[in-house]
Amino acid sequence: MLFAKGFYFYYFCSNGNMMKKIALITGATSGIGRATARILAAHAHDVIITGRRAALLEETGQLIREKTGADVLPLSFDVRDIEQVQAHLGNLRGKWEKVDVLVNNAGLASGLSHIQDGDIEDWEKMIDTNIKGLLYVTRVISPGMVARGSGHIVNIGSIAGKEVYESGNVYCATKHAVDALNKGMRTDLAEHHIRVTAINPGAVETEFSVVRFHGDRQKADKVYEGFTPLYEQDIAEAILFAVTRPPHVNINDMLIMPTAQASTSKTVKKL
Ligand code: NDP
Ligand code: 8X3
Repeated sequence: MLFAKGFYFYYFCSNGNMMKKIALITGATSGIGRATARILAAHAHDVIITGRRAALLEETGQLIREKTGADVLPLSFDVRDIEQVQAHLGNLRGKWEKVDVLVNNAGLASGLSHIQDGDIEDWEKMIDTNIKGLLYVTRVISPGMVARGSGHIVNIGSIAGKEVYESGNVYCATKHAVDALNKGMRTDLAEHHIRVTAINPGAVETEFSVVRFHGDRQKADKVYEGFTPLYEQDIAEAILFAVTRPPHVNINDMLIMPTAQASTSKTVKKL
């Protein structure tokens, strides 16, 4: 009977148009966020996508519509600015108002240097985006989930939230904060039947390193030289898995590494 119930729910939640959900994915102009928006749109979700690069966001939205037939609402704003977050996400109307799945993905590393040489602007950018931005979006979206007694928040952490590596100091601290917030959110929201999941990737080849090295593509390419990293689709598939479990199942935490990366300090040669 239990199996039958689980199967019934899985079937209706993961298959086709039976129960379309609304997913909000922050940072969907590239990398993990863009792949996640695409895969959720292809699996019974209409999607709200966000990012600062407005033209790229519109283009991404159009592509997702064409490829999946899903409805897409692109909203361009900076997650570091609480007024922009409230203006865009605090005034959702119609079906968009009921966000079922929030993927807190927008984030970045800026710089890589020993603590004594750290650039204050880089530090503020990472803290404001990875911690405060994630909190602002969650603060605006979670009351609706509480009122409805359902919802799923997926926080994109990192191996950098589990380990600390040389020169990664502040980025690692922000992802350790995401790890703590993930647990805190789950604790506070459990009584409202809201699921909270952390997805923690190792090295994924996206725009991440280009951003970390302030646009220096040569330096960025070197990060992925000599081993096979993860690709954005690998993480998107894990997110899809987490959000399509039956409602009595919560994936608390996934740590997903390239096979060639045993830890932040040990990467082996190309498979
Ligand atoms: P990308 O640089 O490819 O994507 C980052 C996304 O975040 C972009 O869409 C960017 O959009 C958005 N973003 C950044 N800052 C802001 C902001 N202030 N306001 C709104 N949107 C913002 O990197 P990834 O896809 O790799 O990164 C996604 C997440 O995954 C991040 O949280 C990152 O820390 C995490 N991660 C990445 C790993 C990797 O190796 N790549 C490994 C582990 C975790 P726009 O520039 O248009 O604003
Ligand atoms: C990104 C992975 O190892 O560069 O979060 O910090 S790492």
